[in-house]
Amino acid sequence: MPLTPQQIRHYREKGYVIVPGFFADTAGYMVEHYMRLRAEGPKPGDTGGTTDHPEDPNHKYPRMINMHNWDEPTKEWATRPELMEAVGQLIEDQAVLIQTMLYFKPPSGRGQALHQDQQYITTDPLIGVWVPLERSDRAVGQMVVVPGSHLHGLLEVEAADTSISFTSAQSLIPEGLEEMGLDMEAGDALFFAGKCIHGSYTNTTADRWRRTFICHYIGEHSQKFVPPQGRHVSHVKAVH
Ligand SMILES: O=C(O)CCC(=O)C(=O)O
Repeated sequence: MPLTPQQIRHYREKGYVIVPGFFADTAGYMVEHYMRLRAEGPKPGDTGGTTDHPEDPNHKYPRMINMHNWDEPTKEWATRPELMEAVGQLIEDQAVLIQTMLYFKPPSGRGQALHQDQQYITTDPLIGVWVPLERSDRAVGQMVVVPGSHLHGLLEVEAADTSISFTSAQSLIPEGLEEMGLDMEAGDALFFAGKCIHGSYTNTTADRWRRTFICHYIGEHSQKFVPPQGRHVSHVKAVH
């Protein structure tokens, strides 16, 4: 089994767990692979985020989505048996891949405002796997989580500051909880629950990228749900 009882306990209590080195063998090659795909030109579903900040380099290197539908290596990486098994351990069900993404985040690229993924993907349970392909620390706009937030249900959303976020909605952080930045190395894997608040800030460096491979999974028995008013991204007035 890829995950230890301690790692599973951490995930249940905090809403996330980091497993070091999960993709250490392929992270370098994945950077080359996705830069090659990006250089080929637009792909279905590309997004550079809200268009009110055209200077954001995320527009030049937009986030790719669902590459597993048209790129065989992505499908293989996202369905590695040990990855599917680890997700299955955490959701106690057979893992089903539903989404892949590649976030390039070049120097000065905006981050993604703190949110719960179930603001977007209304299926429960849901789990995200976030794999930095190079060192991810505060300077490059590392992943930020709010430990314990997954125990507070689906939270209210409000407009985000699009000068630092390429998305326009964010979650209200429950009182008493605090955000925490996660230092991670290339190829580490962060597993996080669909209700764990997370996101990132701007890449403040002039010369470092923060490329990240992101997958989302549900379980074979996961169920669709209807979010209450005020708790879905569409309930916040769109910013263009
Ligand atoms: O990579 C980031 O900065 C945030 C990604 C994220 O929030 C997500 O994949 O849901």
